[in-house]
Amino acid sequence: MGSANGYTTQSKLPADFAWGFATASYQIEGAYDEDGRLPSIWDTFSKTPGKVEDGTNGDVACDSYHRTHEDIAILKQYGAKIYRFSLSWSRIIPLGGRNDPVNQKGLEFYSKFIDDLHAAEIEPIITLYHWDLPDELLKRYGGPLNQDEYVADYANYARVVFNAFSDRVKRWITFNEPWCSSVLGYNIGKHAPGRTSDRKTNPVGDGVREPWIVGKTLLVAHGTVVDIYRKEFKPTHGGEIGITLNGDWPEPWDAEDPADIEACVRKLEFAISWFADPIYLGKYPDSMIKQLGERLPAFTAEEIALVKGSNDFYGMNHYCANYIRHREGEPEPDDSAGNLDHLFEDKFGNPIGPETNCDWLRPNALGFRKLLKWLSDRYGYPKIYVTENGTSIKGENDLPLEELVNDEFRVQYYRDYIGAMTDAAAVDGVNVKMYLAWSLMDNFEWSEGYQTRFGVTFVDYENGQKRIPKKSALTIGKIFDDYISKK
Ligand code: PNW
Repeated sequence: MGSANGYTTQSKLPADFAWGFATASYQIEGAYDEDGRLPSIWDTFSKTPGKVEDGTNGDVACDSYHRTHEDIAILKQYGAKIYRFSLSWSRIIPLGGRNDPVNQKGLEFYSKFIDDLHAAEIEPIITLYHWDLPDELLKRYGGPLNQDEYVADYANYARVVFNAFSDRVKRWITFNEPWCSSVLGYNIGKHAPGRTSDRKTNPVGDGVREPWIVGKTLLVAHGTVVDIYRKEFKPTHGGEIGITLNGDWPEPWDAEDPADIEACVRKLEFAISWFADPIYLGKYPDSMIKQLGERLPAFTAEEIALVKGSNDFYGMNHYCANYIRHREGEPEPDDSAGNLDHLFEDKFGNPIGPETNCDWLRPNALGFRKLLKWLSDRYGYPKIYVTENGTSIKGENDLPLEELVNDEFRVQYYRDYIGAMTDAAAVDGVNVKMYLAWSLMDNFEWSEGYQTRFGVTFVDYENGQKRIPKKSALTIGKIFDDYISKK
């Protein structure tokens, strides 16, 4: 049977397909100054006036540091097989550096959490870095702007973590969305540390050069840590490691205009292939070399040897689609998108999808299927784990509780997106093996604060961070029950 939303209902996912939910440390943990934790760049950034829309920060967040048992209980209730969470580097090595002390209390917290997840028969998947760099490393040497220092400190941190947990954790993600760290952090300035060439946003930063330096640092750091894992830990413990990249789907603004069609490819290359081409193909995409010239820092032979072939799986974060219109003339010096515009309507005024609470997110499930196929073709049929997918809802935060928990819009989003992914697997032959919904619960949505909610669980920030399941929480398991083949 066909569907207006672009998926058939006959397809099946393989019997070994796994699903669950995802979160990140700074967005949920709170306990910002407990048991030896020191500030990360997100503590500092969120406390800088004007950086977060509702003036909030992650001091308390979902209080997950004190409520791990509640988080495990809802995971269990929803039937999740997997939980992806990230570690706060600032809890484990509070000052961050390779000569700074390791905080045993930080390691103990995560160690117990991992044990408790296993006891509940939920597999932990760990993201080593989800944007919360120890603030001291930014102050000390500029964080990822200093490749040698950053790579050495990140490698040390990763080794401490692997030593502590690789007996019990078998899937690792080195970085969450390096595009966001580079572009939102160093070009647009909307994320920590907020550097940009836009002097209305920040008096410091060079959005023309810095994002490309940061991107390379993160790639080399990823390659270095994968090498450490494969040489020092994988032989004993097995396990897999990869990076998670964000990427949304482009449709041409004018489907008849070859320049818009070309711009769609450029959009994918600037957002995804910047990182994925070096990892799978050993070089940057030509479109980026052409536009950025010597600003795109070259890899040494040694560096590219570390980066190429460094993914055991492709971690895919995906949310939405855009119409893409090419720009005429030379790109702006600080352009980071490939000289094009992101639009929500095509030439004829057709919307790409409905509005949400985020100015960047318009759902379009067929785009998910198309992007899965595009990745599969370009990167030689990699094993893909969808490590985030989800939506906010326009005005959700203003609804009375009984309406808010009846989140039909999100339920439909998951039906459409999981259906589209199932077609990508069953019809298009994409090797997608895992799906994690963003997010297990409402949490600190970065520069949007708490007013934007992505959770399948409502978190009552005014009443002791109580967790209340929304309709979508229990729907996801039912959807997968229908799609996953029985053994
Ligand atoms: C991802 N954008 O971030 C992150 O991995 C999550 O931590 C986050 O909560 C989730 O998506 C929802 O936003 C993004 O502006 C944040 O294009 C912003 C953008 C993209 C991804």
